[in-house]
Amino acid sequence: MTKEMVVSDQDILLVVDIQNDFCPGGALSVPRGDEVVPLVNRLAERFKHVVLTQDWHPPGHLSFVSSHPGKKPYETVQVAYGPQILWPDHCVQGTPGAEFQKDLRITHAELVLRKGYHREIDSYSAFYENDRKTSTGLGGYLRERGFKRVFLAGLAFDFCVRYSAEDATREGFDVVVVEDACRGIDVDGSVAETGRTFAALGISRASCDAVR
Ligand code: VGL
Ligand code: ZN
Repeated sequence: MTKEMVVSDQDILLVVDIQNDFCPGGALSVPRGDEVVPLVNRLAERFKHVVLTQDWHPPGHLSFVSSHPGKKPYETVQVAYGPQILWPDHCVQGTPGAEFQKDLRITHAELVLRKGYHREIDSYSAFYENDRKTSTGLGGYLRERGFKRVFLAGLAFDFCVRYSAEDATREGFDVVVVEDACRGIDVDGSVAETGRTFAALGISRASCDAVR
């Protein structure tokens, strides 16, 4: 059992990419991804401040397998900024797959942060794109508003949740990942690697029940 974490006004809940394409039946479905929806809805009620992220790619995005003829989904290729996993085409701007899962209900969310809109750069993290240089502005936004601690939940545990949590730590926030409100994809051991990185960076892990 993790110890209880009492939510304050200086805490923000970052709800990552709970979109149709990451749920069963979607283009890049995360196994049992839809199961997090009721948990995240309940979790969000305990936070005064919530930010949602939305993966939001233009057609022909560099991370799409369709942009790399002859390659297969989940293969890694070298791009200008280093290795990039090729994903089934997903979360295309304005398509049903990019919409939030229909049962997600967090009406008091204060910001919807879209990411991955540069055709030539993928963005797992809500803070920095995959070139690790291009900022989304989220760090500045959260600092300017006086937040000290970032809680994370959503999809996928081992990609967008992971990289957002790591960057939040580097940006100076205390970070808590609400693990039972996440689901992972697991490409080549990425879930285990995520656990190791969280431990190394001092990222806390909690269950929904422990957050009050
Ligand atoms: C994600 C792969 C590609 C995620 C987004 O939300 O974890 N993963 N785009
Ligand atoms: Zn994506």
